[in-house]
Amino acid sequence: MPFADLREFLAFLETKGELLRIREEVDPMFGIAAYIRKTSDIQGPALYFESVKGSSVPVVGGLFATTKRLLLALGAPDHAQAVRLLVESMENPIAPVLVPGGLCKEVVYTGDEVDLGKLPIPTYSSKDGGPFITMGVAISRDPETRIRNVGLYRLQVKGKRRLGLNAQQLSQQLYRVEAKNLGVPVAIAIGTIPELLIGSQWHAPYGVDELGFACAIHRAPIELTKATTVDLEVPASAEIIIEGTVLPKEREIEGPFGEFTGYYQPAVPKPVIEVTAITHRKRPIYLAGLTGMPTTDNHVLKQGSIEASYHLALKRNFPGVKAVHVPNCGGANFLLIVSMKKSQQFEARSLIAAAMSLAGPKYVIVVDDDVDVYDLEKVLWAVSNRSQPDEDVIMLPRLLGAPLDPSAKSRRTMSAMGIDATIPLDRPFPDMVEIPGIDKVPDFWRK
Ligand SMILES: Cc1cc2nc3c(=O)[nH]c(=O)nc-3n(C[C@H](O)[C@H](O)[C@H](O)COP(=O)(O)O)c2cc1C
Ligand SMILES: [Mn+2]
Repeated sequence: MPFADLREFLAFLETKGELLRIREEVDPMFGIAAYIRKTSDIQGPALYFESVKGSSVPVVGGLFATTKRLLLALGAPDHAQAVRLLVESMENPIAPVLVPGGLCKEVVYTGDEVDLGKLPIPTYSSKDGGPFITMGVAISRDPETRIRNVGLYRLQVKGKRRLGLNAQQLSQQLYRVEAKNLGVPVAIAIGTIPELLIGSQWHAPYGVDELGFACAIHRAPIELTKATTVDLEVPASAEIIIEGTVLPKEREIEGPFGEFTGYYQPAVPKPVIEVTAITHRKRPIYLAGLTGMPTTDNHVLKQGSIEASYHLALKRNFPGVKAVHVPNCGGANFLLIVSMKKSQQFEARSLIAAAMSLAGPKYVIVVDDDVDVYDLEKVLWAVSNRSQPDEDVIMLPRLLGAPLDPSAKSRRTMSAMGIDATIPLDRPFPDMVEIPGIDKVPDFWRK
């Protein structure tokens, strides 16, 4: 649903009972994380921390701790329609619009005035290497093609003006130019409209500007304004903007960090950002987000975009694909469930082979289109009743795997297993039980 800024989304959530104010002082060192962990585990409300130890800036967290709030952000009545909206948005991008000025520049700090320590940046898990910015949308350009990239990457606070960077395509931009001693200017937007956060989660091919996707989710151009110290445009209504440059040929130890798998990612050398400006709205709000054992902000926020991109990739060759689910328990990554209307014997098996090549799904389950992929009990019912392990399980060793799999024998390797839980077409299958008149029962449980 189009929101003008984060504050509008928060006000909307408050009217739905989906945002709770915490008035007692909370410590950014583990305290905020503990609260978000708790609300995530009980599928509770997002939290507005009014009083944060050591900072005058309030913090919002757990915004995407539940799928319900992701659907509220998208204005989608259910999970399937949310994915449909995201698929349509990937196929029909909208360009952003440049506006003069912008609330995000109401207060400006540059050069020596910059101090990341003034922001209430939380430390999340006990062995984390320090405080991490986890919900900052990084905007940058390929220095040669000037094509924009938008991604959300954790940033470790390393000093008043220094951040550690653990990035995918932003790092690729750096690798392309650093031999010429060039850095990559970057702007990090914290506290944006939810559509931009969701849009940042499309792992699009290098050279695709994810802002087009974000604007399509927003159903209108997102307003951008010129950044202050870098040649980039930033979301005008963001709460906080951090500007800087990813430095060429510099690496520093980054991490450890408690990751979405529920395990730590160890500390290794990573690129570094030198911060040149912090700008913010008057009385800014800092947006925190938890990563850790499912389910957290990390899983819910990326889930829809991953499902939409898998849906597009698989549908191209398998037109019978109906729905795609990457459950949070699989890190919204390692486990993929697809429903399809099968028209050929073995079609589901071929789909499994295709899905295994997406370098993420380690387990792939395919069900018929009468099974709701978002209902894990029904999915496991189909596995239990419609498949035989000797015929319907496919195992492939030695494949390219997703990063961070704690069980991988070496980096980015995996084996994969598929279960074809669709009804075989080459032999009779029993009739499913049904009860006539179920559609005529009134909603007697509704008050
Ligand atoms: C809360 C959260 C934290 C994330 N942290 C990282 C990170 O530190 N590094 C990373 O590469 N991806 C991270 N991701 C996933 C990326 O944002 C996502 O894959 C995105 O599509 C990457 O954009 P890119 O393909 O343009 O690099 C995170 C996602 C979420 C929701
Ligand atoms: Mn990208």
